[in-house]
Amino acid sequence: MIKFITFEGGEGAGKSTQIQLLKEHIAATTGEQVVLTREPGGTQEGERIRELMLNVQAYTTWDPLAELLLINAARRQHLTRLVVPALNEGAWVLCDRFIDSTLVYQGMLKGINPQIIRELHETTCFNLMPSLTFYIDVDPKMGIDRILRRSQQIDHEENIYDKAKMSVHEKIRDSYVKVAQATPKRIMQIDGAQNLNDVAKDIRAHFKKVCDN
Ligand code: T5A
Repeated sequence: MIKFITFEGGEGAGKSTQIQLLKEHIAATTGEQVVLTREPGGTQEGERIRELMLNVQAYTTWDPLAELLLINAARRQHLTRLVVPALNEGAWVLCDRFIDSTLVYQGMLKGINPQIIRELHETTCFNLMPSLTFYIDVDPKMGIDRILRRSQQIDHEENIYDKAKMSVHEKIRDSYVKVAQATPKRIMQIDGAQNLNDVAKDIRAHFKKVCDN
Protein backbone atom coordinates (compact mmCIF):
# COMPACT_ATOMS: atom_id res chain seq x y z
CA MET A 1 0.00 0.00 0.00
CA ILE A 2 1.92 3.00 -1.30
CA LYS A 3 0.09 5.52 0.86
CA PHE A 4 1.63 4.57 4.19
CA ILE A 5 4.97 6.34 4.55
CA THR A 6 7.22 6.51 7.62
CA PHE A 7 10.16 8.64 8.66
CA GLU A 8 13.00 7.32 10.78
CA GLY A 9 16.27 8.52 12.21
CA GLY A 10 18.18 9.38 15.36
CA GLU A 11 17.55 12.39 17.59
CA GLY A 12 17.56 15.71 15.73
CA ALA A 13 17.89 14.11 12.29
CA GLY A 14 15.17 16.37 10.88
CA LYS A 15 12.27 13.89 10.69
CA SER A 16 9.55 16.18 12.03
CA THR A 17 10.66 19.01 9.76
CA GLN A 18 10.78 16.85 6.63
CA ILE A 19 7.57 14.93 7.27
CA GLN A 20 5.69 18.24 7.41
CA LEU A 21 7.28 19.36 4.12
CA LEU A 22 6.38 16.07 2.41
CA LYS A 23 2.84 16.36 3.73
CA GLU A 24 2.49 19.79 2.13
CA HIS A 25 4.03 18.51 -1.10
CA ILE A 26 1.67 15.52 -1.37
CA ALA A 27 -1.39 17.61 -0.49
CA ALA A 28 -0.44 20.24 -3.10
CA THR A 29 0.41 17.80 -5.89
CA THR A 30 -2.38 15.24 -5.40
CA GLY A 31 -5.16 17.27 -3.77
CA GLU A 32 -5.75 14.24 -1.53
CA GLN A 33 -6.07 14.08 2.22
CA VAL A 34 -2.79 13.56 4.09
CA VAL A 35 -2.75 12.50 7.73
CA LEU A 36 0.40 13.31 9.66
CA THR A 37 0.92 11.33 12.83
CA ARG A 38 3.64 10.01 15.12
CA GLU A 39 4.71 7.14 17.34
CA PRO A 40 4.59 6.51 20.14
CA GLY A 41 1.37 8.48 20.12
CA GLY A 42 -1.05 9.48 17.41
CA THR A 43 -4.11 8.89 19.59
CA GLN A 44 -5.07 10.31 22.97
CA GLU A 45 -4.30 6.97 24.62
CA GLY A 46 -1.05 6.56 22.70
CA GLU A 47 0.10 10.03 23.71
CA ARG A 48 -0.39 9.07 27.34
CA ILE A 49 1.76 5.99 26.78
CA ARG A 50 4.34 8.23 25.10
CA GLU A 51 4.45 10.38 28.21
CA LEU A 52 4.87 7.28 30.44
CA MET A 53 7.67 6.03 28.25
CA LEU A 54 9.62 9.11 27.39
CA ASN A 55 9.56 11.34 30.42
CA VAL A 56 13.04 11.87 31.77
CA GLN A 57 12.60 9.51 34.75
CA ALA A 58 11.29 6.61 32.66
CA TYR A 59 14.56 5.27 31.21
CA THR A 60 15.82 3.62 34.37
CA THR A 61 12.49 2.17 35.47
CA TRP A 62 11.02 0.38 32.44
CA ASP A 63 12.02 -3.19 31.87
CA PRO A 64 12.78 -3.43 28.09
CA LEU A 65 10.09 -6.03 27.44
CA ALA A 66 7.53 -4.07 29.45
CA GLU A 67 8.47 -1.03 27.35
CA LEU A 68 8.00 -3.03 24.16
CA LEU A 69 4.51 -4.05 25.29
CA LEU A 70 3.66 -0.42 26.00
CA ILE A 71 4.82 0.57 22.52
CA ASN A 72 2.75 -2.20 21.00
CA ALA A 73 -0.32 -1.19 22.95
CA ALA A 74 0.07 2.36 21.68
CA ARG A 75 0.71 1.09 18.14
CA ARG A 76 -2.34 -1.15 18.04
CA GLN A 77 -4.52 1.69 19.30
CA HIS A 78 -2.96 3.96 16.68
CA LEU A 79 -3.48 1.49 13.84
CA THR A 80 -7.04 0.53 14.73
CA ARG A 81 -8.28 4.01 15.56
CA LEU A 82 -6.41 6.21 13.11
CA VAL A 83 -4.02 4.69 10.57
CA VAL A 84 -6.06 1.85 9.10
CA PRO A 85 -9.34 3.84 8.92
CA ALA A 86 -7.51 6.71 7.18
CA LEU A 87 -5.88 4.35 4.67
CA ASN A 88 -9.24 2.67 4.05
CA GLU A 89 -10.71 6.07 3.24
CA GLY A 90 -7.99 6.62 0.66
CA ALA A 91 -5.93 9.13 2.63
CA TRP A 92 -2.15 9.22 2.75
CA VAL A 93 -0.69 8.49 6.17
CA LEU A 94 2.70 9.90 7.06
CA CYS A 95 4.04 8.63 10.37
CA ASP A 96 6.99 10.01 12.34
CA ARG A 97 8.66 6.76 13.53
CA PHE A 98 7.17 3.24 13.38
CA ILE A 99 8.36 -0.37 13.57
CA ASP A 100 11.96 0.41 12.52
CA SER A 101 12.30 2.56 15.65
CA THR A 102 11.27 -0.47 17.69
CA LEU A 103 13.81 -2.70 15.95
CA VAL A 104 16.52 -0.12 16.60
CA TYR A 105 15.71 1.15 20.12
CA GLN A 106 14.13 -1.88 21.80
CA GLY A 107 15.88 -4.47 19.63
CA MET A 108 19.43 -3.44 18.84
CA LEU A 109 19.86 -0.89 21.64
CA LYS A 110 18.07 -2.63 24.52
CA GLY A 111 18.69 -6.20 23.44
CA ILE A 112 15.22 -7.59 22.74
CA ASN A 113 15.31 -10.40 20.20
CA PRO A 114 14.04 -8.94 16.89
CA GLN A 115 12.02 -12.11 16.37
CA ILE A 116 9.91 -11.20 19.41
CA ILE A 117 9.37 -7.70 18.00
CA ARG A 118 8.32 -9.08 14.61
CA GLU A 119 6.02 -11.73 16.11
CA LEU A 120 4.34 -9.16 18.32
CA HIS A 121 3.87 -6.91 15.32
CA GLU A 122 2.33 -9.78 13.40
CA THR A 123 -0.07 -10.83 16.15
CA THR A 124 -1.09 -7.41 17.44
CA CYS A 125 -0.55 -5.00 14.56
CA PHE A 126 -1.71 -6.91 11.45
CA ASN A 127 1.94 -7.04 10.37
CA LEU A 128 1.20 -3.72 8.68
CA MET A 129 4.34 -2.34 7.12
CA PRO A 130 4.90 1.01 5.44
CA SER A 131 5.34 0.91 1.69
CA LEU A 132 8.07 3.51 1.88
CA THR A 133 10.38 4.68 4.68
CA PHE A 134 12.77 7.61 4.68
CA TYR A 135 15.69 7.07 7.01
CA ILE A 136 17.33 10.44 7.58
CA ASP A 137 20.94 9.82 8.43
CA VAL A 138 23.03 12.35 10.36
CA ASP A 139 26.13 12.24 12.48
CA PRO A 140 24.69 12.09 16.04
CA LYS A 141 26.87 15.02 17.08
CA MET A 142 25.10 17.14 14.50
CA GLY A 143 21.67 15.85 15.57
CA ILE A 144 22.26 16.58 19.25
CA ASP A 145 23.74 19.95 18.40
CA ARG A 146 20.54 20.83 16.52
CA ILE A 147 18.45 19.77 19.51
CA LEU A 148 20.54 21.88 21.86
CA ARG A 149 20.20 24.90 19.58
CA ARG A 150 16.46 24.34 19.31
CA SER A 151 16.09 24.16 23.09
CA GLN A 152 17.76 27.58 23.34
CA GLN A 153 15.35 29.01 20.78
CA ILE A 154 11.99 27.45 21.57
CA ASP A 155 10.36 25.62 24.43
CA HIS A 156 10.45 22.01 23.17
CA GLU A 157 9.96 19.05 25.47
CA GLU A 158 13.17 17.00 25.77
CA ASN A 159 12.91 13.23 25.99
CA ILE A 160 15.06 10.61 27.68
CA TYR A 161 17.06 9.89 24.53
CA ASP A 162 17.93 13.54 23.98
CA LYS A 163 19.92 13.23 27.21
CA ALA A 164 21.62 9.91 26.43
CA LYS A 165 25.38 9.53 26.04
CA MET A 166 26.99 10.01 22.63
CA SER A 167 27.91 6.28 22.52
CA VAL A 168 24.17 5.48 22.69
CA HIS A 169 23.50 7.81 19.76
CA GLU A 170 26.33 6.21 17.79
CA LYS A 171 24.79 2.79 18.40
CA ILE A 172 21.38 4.06 17.29
CA ARG A 173 22.89 5.34 14.05
CA ASP A 174 24.81 2.09 13.36
CA SER A 175 21.62 0.12 14.00
CA TYR A 176 19.57 2.27 11.62
CA VAL A 177 22.19 1.87 8.90
CA LYS A 178 22.03 -1.92 9.35
CA VAL A 179 18.21 -1.95 9.21
CA ALA A 180 18.25 0.29 6.12
CA GLN A 181 20.84 -1.84 4.36
CA ALA A 182 18.85 -4.98 5.13
CA THR A 183 15.67 -3.49 3.63
CA PRO A 184 16.82 -1.47 0.60
CA LYS A 185 13.55 -1.85 -1.33
CA ARG A 186 11.47 -0.12 1.33
CA ILE A 187 13.92 2.11 3.18
CA MET A 188 15.54 5.05 1.43
CA GLN A 189 18.53 6.52 3.24
CA ILE A 190 18.73 10.30 2.92
CA ASP A 191 21.73 12.46 3.77
CA GLY A 192 20.37 14.61 6.60
CA ALA A 193 23.54 16.69 6.94
CA GLN A 194 22.49 18.81 3.96
CA ASN A 195 20.49 21.99 4.37
CA LEU A 196 16.71 21.69 4.81
CA ASN A 197 15.87 22.39 1.18
CA ASP A 198 18.32 19.86 -0.22
CA VAL A 199 17.08 17.15 2.16
CA ALA A 200 13.50 17.93 1.07
CA LYS A 201 14.55 17.84 -2.59
CA ASP A 202 16.08 14.35 -2.21
CA ILE A 203 12.95 13.13 -0.45
CA ARG A 204 10.63 14.50 -3.14
CA ALA A 205 12.80 13.04 -5.91
CA HIS A 206 12.68 9.57 -4.38
CA PHE A 207 8.98 9.88 -3.62
CA LYS A 208 8.30 10.74 -7.27
CA LYS A 209 10.40 7.81 -8.45
CA VAL A 210 8.45 5.40 -6.25
CA CYS A 211 5.09 6.85 -7.34
CA ASP A 212 6.04 6.66 -11.03
CA ASN A 213 6.93 2.96 -10.79
N1 T5A B 1 10.96 5.21 20.38
C1 T5A B 1 9.98 5.42 19.44
C2 T5A B 1 11.30 3.93 20.78
O1 T5A B 1 12.16 3.76 21.64
N2 T5A B 1 10.67 2.87 20.19
C3 T5A B 1 9.68 3.01 19.25
O2 T5A B 1 9.12 2.01 18.76
C4 T5A B 1 9.31 4.34 18.87
C5 T5A B 1 8.26 4.55 17.84
C6 T5A B 1 10.51 9.53 20.22
C7 T5A B 1 11.40 8.65 21.01
O3 T5A B 1 10.75 7.41 21.17
C8 T5A B 1 11.66 6.36 20.98
C9 T5A B 1 12.74 6.89 20.09
C10 T5A B 1 12.71 8.39 20.30
O4 T5A B 1 13.77 8.79 21.12
P1 T5A B 1 10.80 11.72 18.94
O5 T5A B 1 10.39 13.02 19.50
O6 T5A B 1 9.99 11.15 17.86
O7 T5A B 1 11.02 10.78 20.15
O8 T5A B 1 12.21 11.69 18.32
P2 T5A B 1 13.32 12.74 18.23
O9 T5A B 1 14.29 12.21 17.29
O10 T5A B 1 13.84 13.03 19.61
O11 T5A B 1 12.57 14.02 17.61
P3 T5A B 1 13.21 15.36 17.40
O12 T5A B 1 12.12 16.35 17.17
O13 T5A B 1 14.15 15.72 18.48
O14 T5A B 1 14.07 15.17 16.09
P4 T5A B 1 13.67 15.23 14.58
O15 T5A B 1 12.20 15.18 14.40
O16 T5A B 1 14.46 14.25 13.82
O17 T5A B 1 14.23 16.66 14.16
P5 T5A B 1 13.44 18.04 13.85
O18 T5A B 1 12.90 18.00 12.49
O19 T5A B 1 12.53 18.34 14.97
O20 T5A B 1 14.71 19.01 13.86
C11 T5A B 1 15.42 19.29 15.03
C12 T5A B 1 16.01 20.71 14.91
O21 T5A B 1 16.95 20.74 13.85
C13 T5A B 1 16.58 21.67 12.85
C14 T5A B 1 15.09 21.95 13.07
O22 T5A B 1 14.73 23.24 12.63
C15 T5A B 1 14.96 21.78 14.58
O23 T5A B 1 15.31 22.96 15.24
N3 T5A B 1 16.85 21.05 11.56
C16 T5A B 1 17.87 21.39 10.77
N4 T5A B 1 18.85 22.32 10.89
C17 T5A B 1 19.76 22.39 9.87
N5 T5A B 1 19.73 21.60 8.75
C18 T5A B 1 18.78 20.67 8.60
N6 T5A B 1 18.78 19.88 7.52
C19 T5A B 1 17.80 20.53 9.64
N7 T5A B 1 16.74 19.70 9.81
C20 T5A B 1 16.17 20.02 10.98
